[in-house]
Amino acid sequence: MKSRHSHFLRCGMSAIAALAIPLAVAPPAQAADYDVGPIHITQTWARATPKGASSAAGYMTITNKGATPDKVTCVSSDASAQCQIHSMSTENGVMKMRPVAGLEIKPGETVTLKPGGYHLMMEDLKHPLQAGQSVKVTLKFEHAGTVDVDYPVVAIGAPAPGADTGGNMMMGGHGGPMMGPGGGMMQQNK
Ligand SMILES: [Cu+2]
Repeated sequence: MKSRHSHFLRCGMSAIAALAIPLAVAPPAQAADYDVGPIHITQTWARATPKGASSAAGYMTITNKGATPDKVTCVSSDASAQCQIHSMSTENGVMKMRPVAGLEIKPGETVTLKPGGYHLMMEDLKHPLQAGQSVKVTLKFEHAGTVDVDYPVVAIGAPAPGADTGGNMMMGGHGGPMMGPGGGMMQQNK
């Protein structure tokens, strides 16, 4: 059962131009804002993955406008068998990711999931994430409830939406051991 689609070349703006695949001309999915109870979610995005990658990361900004702390977990994603929230830290020069049982957002606080920090981790991908598409994820807030959120997929070499880093964070969030060697993570769009 081979379900991997090969009609869209990940690395290929030039390939797209050459092949003139109409599908590739579709406008990129737009990020939307989401509200669930006093929780406001904005700047959602995910990074495209190279062929063969087993996991993908999603990012967003969450604000708690309420008066009580809340905790968010990832229930499911339509692109992967599992979804978790991970923290990332550097210990002795080594980047480490750990599952977070529930990411707390205090009253009045804004937490940004971004490369190099907290992120959604979609594991056991069913298919690569392709730029221009989006991933639907169900998030659960302990108090505010459940919300379906779309994460527009951004090309691997593209600047992170809302990032002020000039855009070459690249695989900042995910150069870890999960990706394995030879996964082609360092390829960039030309
Ligand atoms: Cu992770």
